[in-house]
Parts: sequence; structure tokens; C-alpha cells
Amino acid sequence: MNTLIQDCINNKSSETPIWLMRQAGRYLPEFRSIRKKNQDFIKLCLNTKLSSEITIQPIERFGFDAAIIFSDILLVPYALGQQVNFKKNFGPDLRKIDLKILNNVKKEDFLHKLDPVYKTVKEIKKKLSNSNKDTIGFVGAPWTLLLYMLNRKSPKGGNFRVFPKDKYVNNILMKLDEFLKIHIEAQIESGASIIQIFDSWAGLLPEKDLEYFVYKPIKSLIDFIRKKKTISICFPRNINNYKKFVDNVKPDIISIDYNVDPSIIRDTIDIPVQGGLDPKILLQNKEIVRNEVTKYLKTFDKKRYIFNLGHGVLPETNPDMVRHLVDEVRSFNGQ
Ligand code: 1CP
Repeated sequence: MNTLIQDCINNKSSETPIWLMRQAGRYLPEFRSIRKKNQDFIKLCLNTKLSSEITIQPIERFGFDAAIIFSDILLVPYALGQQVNFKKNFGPDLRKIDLKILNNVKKEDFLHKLDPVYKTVKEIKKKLSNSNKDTIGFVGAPWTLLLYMLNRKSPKGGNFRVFPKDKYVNNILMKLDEFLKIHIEAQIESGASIIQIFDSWAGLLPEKDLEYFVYKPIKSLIDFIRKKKTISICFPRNINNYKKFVDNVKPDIISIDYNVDPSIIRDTIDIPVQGGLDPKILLQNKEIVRNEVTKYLKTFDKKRYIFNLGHGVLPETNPDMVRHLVDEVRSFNGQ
């Protein structure tokens, strides 16, 4: 069975699919109740039973057209031997990288550490097998991972420094290229029908550094995903020039943030587009949500557009507003 997203990007359906970044997460009471009993976030991601349950929660509640695996981009640094903790009211807290450890990680050990994630992908694929919904696997882009690995905490609020393009940085980028491909391949073999690449911090880089840190490393992953005959989505958040990114990297689908004017994207980019709506809109009233949803849907006019946000659902979002959002998109489909 074709999925709705496949039909949409191949122009075989005028129905707009919808799923949301961070659709499985803290805004859902059913997630919070599991999270409360599982303080260790990495352990929770590596608990196949619970992570499968969390992945399916938003599908059961809202009927989204795709399930994104409940896991995290920082499981890759973790599986590469760097200690990662998620601290309350702080976010990720990483120990210093040890190049000796990083350069000696074996593929089998990496795959063994992340095996529960691949089992979750298999579970979700099985659950969705009789539906037209996609199973989305994902990775963090090399730049965003490098930033967390070297900065050792979130770069939020300008809390980071610029790195030289030296041997040390190149060594880490090479390792990331190698192991991100291993992680992508294992997710595809377990049943992921789409791979999304999150470059959440691409917008921190000056134009002159994009080729080295963003275009080249992501292109390498995209070419790999294409060889595996799997759909790729890229989310280079907050970059200034999406057209240049698409021309250089050539993903199947481009996911846009909320700072870019969607009509400029429509007029300059000719691959399928995803996302855009500011997640803060979901904190407003229903009329504002309707107006904003209509803006995006009218701009793309049912043409190879996947509804999503311009970043993840905020934890303070009322699930009733997400229900309203889904209903608005579905009712527009019927017009
Ligand atoms: O309860 C909690 O405190 C956990 C919050 C949480 C959740 C629900 C984190 C910690 N990660 C996740 C899940 C997650 N993360 C998913 C799967 C669920 C889904 O999308 O429905 C995915 C795809 C991610 C990806 C992710 N993790 C990104 C890329 C997307 C983005 O939001 O920009 C990034 C940057 C991370 C790092 C991360 N994970 C968690 C935190 C607090 C952070 C740091 C964010 C920051 O630096 O501000």
C-alpha cells in the first residue's frame, strides 16, 4: 500500500498529510505519566516497549499520517562512547569526547547499544503495516551533533563557540559520517520508510561555513539514503537560503522553519515542502490557528505539501489545540 506522504510527493493525491515534529512528547499527559516513572531519558529511549508505546500515543490520539520513532539525536554520541545526560531544567549535559574511544568504536558494538531503537522501528512498522502511514526514522545532521559533542550542552541563547576546520574537527565529522550511515541503514532495514535529518542549529553558521559543515556532510547522507531507495527529509533550521541548500544537497523533501516566507519557498523551490507553522501559534486561540493553517495550505495549494510545524511542538501546548489543528487541515482537504 502506498502511504499518503508517498502519494502526496508523487502528485497522486491532493490530500495534505500531517504529522508534527515532537508529536510524541511533553505536551501529552500520557507521555508525562510514563516520563515521571522513568527519570533516565536515555534508558527510556532504549526501552523498546515504552518507546513504542510513546511513538504510537499521538497516532492513536490524532491519527497523524506518520509516526516518528521516539528516540533522540544524542543517542549517536552516546553510542559512540560519549556520556550524555538529560538534566531537568538544563537539557543535555555531555562529558568531554575521548578521541581514542571515538576512533575505536566497532560497528557491532554501536549496533548492539542501539539495538532497542531498531526493535522499536520494527514494532512500529508492524503496527502500521495495514495503514497508509509512514514510519519515520531520523538522525541529527553532522553539524548539529558536532556542536552538542564539542559544546557539551545546548547552544541555546548563543551559548557556544565557533570551531576551526582543523584535523580534530574533521576527525569527528568523518566518524559521524561513518556511524550516521550505519544508524540510518539499521533503521531502514528495520522498516523506516522515511529518514528525516535534523540540522537544528544550521542557522548559527555564517554563509561561508555552510559548504563545509552543512551541505557536504548532509549530501553524503542523502546520497546514501537515496541508494537505499528511501525517502529523505532535511530540516536545516533557520538557514537564510533554502534554495541554495536544496540545490546543493538535493533531499527528496525540504522541511522549513517559521522564519522563512512560505510564498518565497513556493516560488523558488520545486521539490516537495514540509512544515513552517510557528509552534507558538498553537498557544494562541483557535481562530488564529485556523488563519495560519489556511495561510500555509493556500500558499502551497495542495501541491506536494506535507503539513508540519516550523519546529517541535512546545511542551506547554494544549493537546486540544493540536486536535483543532488536525481537524482544520483535514477539513481543508475535503474542500
Ligand atoms: O521529558 C523530557 O525532558 C524529554 C524531552 C525530549 C523529547 C520528548 C528530548 C530531550 N528529546 C525528545 C524526543 C525527540 N527528540 C524526538 C522523538 C519524538 C518526536 O519527535 O515526536 C526527536 C525526533 C528528537 C530530536 C532532537 N533532539 C533534536 C532535533 C529536533 C529539534 O527539536 O530541534 C534535538 C536538537 C534534540 C536534542 C534534545 N533532546 C532533548 C533535549 C532537551 C534536547 C536539547 C534541545 C536544545 O538544545 O534546546
